[in-house]
Amino acid sequence: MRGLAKPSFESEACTGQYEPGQDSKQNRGDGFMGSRQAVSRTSIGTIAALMLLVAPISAMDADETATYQLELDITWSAETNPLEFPLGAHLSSVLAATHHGRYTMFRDGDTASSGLELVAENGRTSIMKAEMAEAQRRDRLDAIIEAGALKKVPGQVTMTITAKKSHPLLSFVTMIAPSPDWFTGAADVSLIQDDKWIEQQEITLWAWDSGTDSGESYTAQNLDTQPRQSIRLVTTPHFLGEAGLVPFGRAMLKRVRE
Ligand SMILES: [Ca+2]
Repeated sequence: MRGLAKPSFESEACTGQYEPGQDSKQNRGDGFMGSRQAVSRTSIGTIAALMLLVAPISAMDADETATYQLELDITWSAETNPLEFPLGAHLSSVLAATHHGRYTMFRDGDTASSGLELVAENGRTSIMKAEMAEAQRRDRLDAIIEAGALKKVPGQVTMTITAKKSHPLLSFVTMIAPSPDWFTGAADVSLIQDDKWIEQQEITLWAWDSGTDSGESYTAQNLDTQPRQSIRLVTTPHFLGEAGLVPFGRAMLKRVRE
């Protein structure tokens, strides 16, 4: 499971492929007129190919889709968060999506979905992926990307994501493990600013409480919260330092051009 997650769609930008052999095959053995036709058809073909190659590159590649490398640099460790730092500290697999404003993975003050509850409590992504597939069916969400778990912290997780202009927001979550219902991630990161794809961005990651379990420490017994409370930052002493909340790490987004 560890390693690069491939975007669920690739090379979607340019589907019209010019095939150089096409014109000569069509005009083979047509005699003199056929050759002239072949020449003019080839010229048209060449012009068409040039138009495909030159004109739409900026319009399609630069505008309709953009590919990003997302690196999560997790700093959470016994050094940064010494209080009761747990044995076997790790992150579950990372679930990411590109979407538009009618899909929300999580939001401060909202109630967690069943999918987010399961990710935050057990690191299991099945229900959240089903929720995402439903959002995909409604065209609210485009790409779903899953990257392997981070088995040891501190450490990095890297994934590659291709976004479409129609779905320019990026969200991702992963379980803080072990924990009652804590997760880290970011939501609604806009990859388009001022009508242009961003080149890079750094996002501070925090520890979030999904409001679905009432445990107050990393290894607390399961204590289901009914009804669910709202999503909020984890403010237990585990994540409080002298300067306030201790960041969990950072996410670095970098646009990739092939
Ligand atoms: Ca629960």
